[in-house]
Amino acid sequence: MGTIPTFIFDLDGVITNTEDYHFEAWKAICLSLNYNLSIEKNEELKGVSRSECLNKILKWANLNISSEEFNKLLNKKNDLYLKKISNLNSSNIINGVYDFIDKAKKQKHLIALYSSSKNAKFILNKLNLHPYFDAVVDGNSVKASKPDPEGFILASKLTNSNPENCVVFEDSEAGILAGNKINMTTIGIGVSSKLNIANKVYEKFDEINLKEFQ
Ligand code: B16
Ligand code: MG
Repeated sequence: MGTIPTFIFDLDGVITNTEDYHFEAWKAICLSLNYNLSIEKNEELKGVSRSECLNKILKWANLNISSEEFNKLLNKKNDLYLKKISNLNSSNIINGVYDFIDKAKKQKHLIALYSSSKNAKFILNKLNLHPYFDAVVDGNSVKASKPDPEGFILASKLTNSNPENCVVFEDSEAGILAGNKINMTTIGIGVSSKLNIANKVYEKFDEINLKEFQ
């Protein structure tokens, strides 16, 4: 491959299982709106910013609300979510992820994060992973969230990497679409059929051999 590729990790659903907590929090909000959020529909919320998630939900539920109510619901969702992740610690890193990042670092890969979450830095610190990252891009750093590639472009700039020399690890369709748009190598992590648009899909990091990227 020539130059050692830069690895750009997603956070929720790739490094830690916080995606389940996003789902539970949105489900509670949806219940208050008399809308039942299904697991299938939740797939479409993965990787998408908080406000874009609520826009999608309101569309599915056929609802119009004032901007005041909209902001109230966003805050309520985040409060519910923050309560659920209050005890998060390094034991919540998904199996295989720590070893993969540690080995990759030793083999001189640059490591970046691009998460749509505005809570990403807080979570990285709780997991004790922040020092491993050469660049961190989160929901506060971008105007447009996934599937727009803005955050991936920023991560490549911050690590002085060409997009073509970056490998994206993502659990969401929105994230894979974003990486594909700028010719990054995309690796889907998980079992969702929505990930089939990635260059490759693995169920978990234990299955990935770093030699593939050398
Ligand atoms: P927050 P990722 C995304 O994180 C989640 O997949 C998505 O479910 C969530 O709505 C989004 O972050 C915003 O999160 O409400 O914490 O700002 O997968 O891009 O790491
Ligand atoms: Mg994710």
